Amino acid sequence: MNEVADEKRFGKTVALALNELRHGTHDGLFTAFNEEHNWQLAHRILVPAFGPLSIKSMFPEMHDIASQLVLKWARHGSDHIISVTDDFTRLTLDTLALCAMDYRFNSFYSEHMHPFVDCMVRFLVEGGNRTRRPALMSAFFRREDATFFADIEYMRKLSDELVQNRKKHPKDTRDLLNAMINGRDPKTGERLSDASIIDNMITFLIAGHETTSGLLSFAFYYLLKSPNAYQKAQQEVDQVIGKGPAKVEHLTKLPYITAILRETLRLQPTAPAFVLQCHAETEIIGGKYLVEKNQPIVALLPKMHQDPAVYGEDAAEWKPERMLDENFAKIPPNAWKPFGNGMRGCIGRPFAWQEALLVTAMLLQHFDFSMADPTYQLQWKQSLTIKPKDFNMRASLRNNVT
Ligand code: MNH
Repeated sequence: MNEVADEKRFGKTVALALNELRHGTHDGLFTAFNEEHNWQLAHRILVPAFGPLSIKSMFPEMHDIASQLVLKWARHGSDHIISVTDDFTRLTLDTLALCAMDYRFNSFYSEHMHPFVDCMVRFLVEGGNRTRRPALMSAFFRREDATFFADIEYMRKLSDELVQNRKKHPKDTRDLLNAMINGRDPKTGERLSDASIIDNMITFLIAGHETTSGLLSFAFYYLLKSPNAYQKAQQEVDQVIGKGPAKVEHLTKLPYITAILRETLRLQPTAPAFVLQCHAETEIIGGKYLVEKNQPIVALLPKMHQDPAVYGEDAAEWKPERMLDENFAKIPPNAWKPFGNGMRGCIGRPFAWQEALLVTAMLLQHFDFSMADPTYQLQWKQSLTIKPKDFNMRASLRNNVT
């Protein structure tokens, strides 16, 4: 990883499922090839919109959706079995849509997910399936094909309506949609085309919700498996936030919860792989392997994140202490890569981090949690990302909040 992270020799490539998703998101940020002009353009326009100031300004919207989750679990009471990943997916999707484009999916107010979500999930799953289907077989998959392209059309149509609506009724907010509509490339003065705005809007909805939902789900799984860590985390929240509402200033004062999230992404990197290729034929690992030009190399994070040479003999164990700032700083470069690499690394990292910290803290502040099935053993479900399968818990209100 240390060698292939060198951007002078290697760079991201778009292969496998990501390449299939290009049917829907084209040269949007996530699915663009490095050399595509629209990547450079969107990247330069959007970097400030994902900067610390912008993300801080989204705090009230993030708090709004997190409060909806707290209310839902409070009203259901401790007899209710929470399907953890489903509710975290409602949360992250609604947060993304509200912060990015001032749109409310209102997922907590309906049993069924918004039709956009069904389309998006089918699109992601089918994107993966298409890579496992030999080209010769595609004639037998006409129906899958038709659904795939109908789903893309639905997502693009809804996104287009949001763009046109904003253009007709401009709004004075700092959301990503405004950044895309009004932003100009600092280098060339160019603007994004409508098609490119739609590509990126769908990209944010996809890239911005599954990964964070999986992170929160795995974090609560580990917390419930580790009573000692759970207690420390709850104490931290009680000391820092206390009984009042969580504020944006609190989030930089939660070192233990920060370590919990880092350690969770080490063992369960929710975007578990990315693909690189070399710019020219080269040797790696001191001449052990010859790599041809453009040969794809898959960075497989779950394996790499458990290297005993970096993390020691207990590398497979979840221990947040190893990710406290003073230890985190000592991890060798490129040994912890859950957000990808270099210029193609995750643009949404500060967004995800603020949301995950806030939600973890608010939930620990308001509830005591327990496993619905104390014998539960971790299983995975995978689409583009990984999540725990069939993980359920219960929540009882702590009644310590004013
Ligand atoms: Mn995100 C790229 C992981 C949250 C938007 N993200 C990446 C990559 C990884 C990744 C890994 C690199 C993929 C590759 O090299 O092919 N992302 C995460 C994780 C979380 C996450 C683990 C949460 C936890 N990502 C988010 C959020 C958003 C987002 C939230 C949007 C609001 N991510 C992106 C975009 C890219 C990306 C956009 C592509 C960036 C680029 O190539 O320019």
